[in-house]
Amino acid sequence: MSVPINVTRSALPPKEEYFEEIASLWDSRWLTNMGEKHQTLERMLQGYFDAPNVTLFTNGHLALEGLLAAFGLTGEVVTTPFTFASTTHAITRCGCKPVFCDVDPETYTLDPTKLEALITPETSAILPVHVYGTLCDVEAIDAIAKKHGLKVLYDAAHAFGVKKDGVSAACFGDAAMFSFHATKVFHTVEGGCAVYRDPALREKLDLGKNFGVCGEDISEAAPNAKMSEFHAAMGICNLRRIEVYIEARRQAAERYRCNLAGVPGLKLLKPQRGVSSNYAYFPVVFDGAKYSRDEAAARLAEQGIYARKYFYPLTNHCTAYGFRGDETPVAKHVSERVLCLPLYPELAPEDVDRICEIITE
Ligand code: T4K
Repeated sequence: MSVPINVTRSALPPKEEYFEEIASLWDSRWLTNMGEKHQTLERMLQGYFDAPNVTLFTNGHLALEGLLAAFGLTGEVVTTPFTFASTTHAITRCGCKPVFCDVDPETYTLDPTKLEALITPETSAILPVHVYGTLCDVEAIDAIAKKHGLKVLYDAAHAFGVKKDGVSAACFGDAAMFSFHATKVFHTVEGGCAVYRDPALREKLDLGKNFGVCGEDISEAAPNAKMSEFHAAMGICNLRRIEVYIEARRQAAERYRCNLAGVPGLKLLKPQRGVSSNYAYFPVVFDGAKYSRDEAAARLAEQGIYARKYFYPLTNHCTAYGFRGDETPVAKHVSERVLCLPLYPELAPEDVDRICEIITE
């Protein structure tokens, strides 16, 4: 059998470039705790997002927890269950209650038409997810948040490089979190960041990722969530070639789209008007096709192709939180039928064609 094809494959810069980037660490011996590479990457990201307030974290999850804590959120947070467990974990781990809003049947992001009915006097924030890199209806969500005096924190884990009318996904709402995990469009092996409007949050976030160390005092029982110099160096190298990565993803995604468009029973994500995509994922919803999603996944796996059911089960169906949510029927419908096909910069056109042939045969 040929080499397995996984849902993704980490992009890496040339070895020599990374080695050159980290060489100075052998002289400085400054390996972590907000060193030179960390500072450089933060500055590079400020430029990339065109946003002045960026704080790096050891992973996206802790960036999200850091933001919830820095905003001092309490009570209920309205969110989507169609996401990775991290989003819901962050809310519960910060002592808040997730309230699940259903998703839009076309974009799979939080449906703003269902949002207002879920807002109570206990609600402190809205935490939508730009799932697969598809932007939420940011204007509608913003208007509802303003009307009710709520914070909006976006889980933008999938949305690195996405722009709407030239504005980065980092710049919507009060804050956004990005994941720089090895499986993401842009990565630092493990890592993440918080991007936020209010510069006063910087100090809180810096304390929140360094044990709450404040001079000789400890101001809060915060975790260690600092990004190391080796991780930041990987980010510096990857950010230099982000456009190349996204263009290679675009070509693979367009090939999928050409091959699969119009196949009965297969639903593809529609491009969003005014949005430049990062082609992070290629989800296909098997709705009324001859084969179910699970049968298609099994057939692909027989050929060494490992597509993934991102995101099944819904987080409001996970044991961890003790809910048994049937309040989100659209999300349930999509979650039971969606399959993310392999998509990464090095994916060969012949492999895209082979995957599509297996699906359409
Ligand atoms: N919010 C959302 C919406 C998220 O999707 C995530 C993370 C977060 C928050 C939290 O951000 P982080 O704290 O993770 O920064 C993966 C990732 O671990 C996770 O980061 C990601 N979302 C989630 C959607 O996917 P798995 O369990 O599916 O990964 P795994 O190990 O099965 O890898 C998938 C494929 O990727 C492998 O088959 C091969 C490839 N791969 C994997 C690794 C680890 C590589 O090519 N290189 C690698 O190093 O969770």
